[in-house]
Amino acid sequence: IKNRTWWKEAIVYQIYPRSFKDSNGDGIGDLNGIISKLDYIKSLGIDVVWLNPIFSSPNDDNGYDISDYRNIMKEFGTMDDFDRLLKGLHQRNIKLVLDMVLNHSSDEHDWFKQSRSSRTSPYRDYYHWWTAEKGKPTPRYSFFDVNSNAWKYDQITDSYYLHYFSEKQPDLNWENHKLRNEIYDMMKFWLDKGIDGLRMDAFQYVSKDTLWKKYPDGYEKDIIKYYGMGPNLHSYLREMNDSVTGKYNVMTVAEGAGSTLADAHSLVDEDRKELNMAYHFEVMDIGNDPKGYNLPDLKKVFTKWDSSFANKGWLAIFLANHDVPRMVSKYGNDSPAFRETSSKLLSTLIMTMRGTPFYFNGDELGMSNIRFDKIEDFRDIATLNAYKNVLAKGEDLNAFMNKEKFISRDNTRTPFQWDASENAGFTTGQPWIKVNPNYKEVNAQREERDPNSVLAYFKKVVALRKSSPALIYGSYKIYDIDHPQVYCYLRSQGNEKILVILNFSNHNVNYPIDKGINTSLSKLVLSNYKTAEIKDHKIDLLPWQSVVYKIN
Ligand code: TEU
Ligand code: CA
Repeated sequence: IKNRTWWKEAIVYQIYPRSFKDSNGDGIGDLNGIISKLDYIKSLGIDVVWLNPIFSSPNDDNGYDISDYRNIMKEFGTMDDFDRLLKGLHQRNIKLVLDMVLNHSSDEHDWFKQSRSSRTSPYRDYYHWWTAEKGKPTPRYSFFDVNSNAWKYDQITDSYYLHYFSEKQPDLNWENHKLRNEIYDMMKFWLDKGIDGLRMDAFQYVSKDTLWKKYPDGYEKDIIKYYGMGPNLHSYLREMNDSVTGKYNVMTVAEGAGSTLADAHSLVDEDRKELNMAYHFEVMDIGNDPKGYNLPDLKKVFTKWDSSFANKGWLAIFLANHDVPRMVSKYGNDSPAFRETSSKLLSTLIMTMRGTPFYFNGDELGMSNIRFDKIEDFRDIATLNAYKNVLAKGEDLNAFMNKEKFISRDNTRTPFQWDASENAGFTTGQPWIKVNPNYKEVNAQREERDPNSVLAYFKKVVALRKSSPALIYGSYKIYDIDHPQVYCYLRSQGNEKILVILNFSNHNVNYPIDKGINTSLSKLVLSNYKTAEIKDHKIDLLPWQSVVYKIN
């Protein structure tokens, strides 16, 4: 096995701190809450915890708007709490990855307060400004702005500033080397505390086309092509590697990896000395329609990326995070009959692919979409601003609400379900966002006692991956890529061969497994049902059945 490294062998568990565990009854998850659950986290068998941003923030976008990069958000606790959390993780042999939000800061960051105060402020060039004398700025689309306008007029200096996300998230100007050096110093501050990795949030957008060319109509439908991979991106990354990350044994993740395979390679190939692994969005873009998706499309995306990265570079593998619906609601079937089985199947997929698994908290319990239907229940700035936009433009409100019900980011942000007590044991107070009413059945305490639970299965499939070089490093060969219900592939490394068969449907499927592999020698190592019938080189797959065979 060439190029072995710890972060290729690791399983990453993503914790959304605001919703994980509240320790003081204010309804908001916090660091002490996470500390109180360290033994649970350890029991999962994972190796790395990635925390969504925990830095000081007015929380316009739940911590993705940072007002002080060197302090802890007051709702989450103190620096002492952070130090204890890091120590508690390390004592349990678990590493910690922090979220670096460096495309933008909060408008409440000191840099921005100074920058907006006068045109001659030494911080002026920390952000992108357009003076009003020049007329209206070249249009730029904003992901979260009510009017989709990324330029916000600021009266104090009669100028516009740029914000790709909300107006409380002004974009930092990376062309300014003083700003870059301040950022590198800040990164060293955290790395010297002993953290083990960095997720580079929206980093593909940091380098802007500062000639502000006009883009063709409809460009926003292909936004990564226009906003991603700007002219100086690679030079910033190399500089960052030389002055900071290259000096530590840490993992670095490119969140968003451009729009092509070549873009992703240019960010993470070993010889580039930029970042370690590509977290691309192509899988995420499938399944956004509540009516469902075509399994072959999903297989083709996974397969295309795997073959491109077979010899060079490295990928992150995931089906969910805090920006998308729950994995079981999107790719599985969250109705009572299939929620558990299909959750297990999806965990099997994540844990048997090549690439580092990024697993979202709560999915190990089979947590599902909450499906809010009242705007008052939503908390996400993306949904709330889009709603105002729909109202203002007089667009179809019903259609919008139906879509949000399914795709809203709030679906993955509801409180973690610990037990059957009030508020699922998340808080003794009023939770900041509603708890999914299914918590009496779907919760960690009940599932810990049930050997057939989604949680129990998750631990098994994690242990299987950890014990298998083939599942981590092995080649990947897909069979029957156009089969509409079954996803079947072989992972092999040396003499170890593992065949994975996943039935992505609500029906029984009789599937031929005579693939030039001597299946009579196969040993069933894992399934989400008790049995798997093989007869005449065919397997009788039950609805959402997953089977993993070792082939000798
Ligand atoms: O998401 C950024 C991001 O890459 C997406 O907004 C993406 O560009 C867009 O959906 C294109 O389809 C990260 C965080 O994960 C998210 O929670 C934050 O809101 C966002 O950055 C801003 O910091
Ligand atoms: Ca709290």
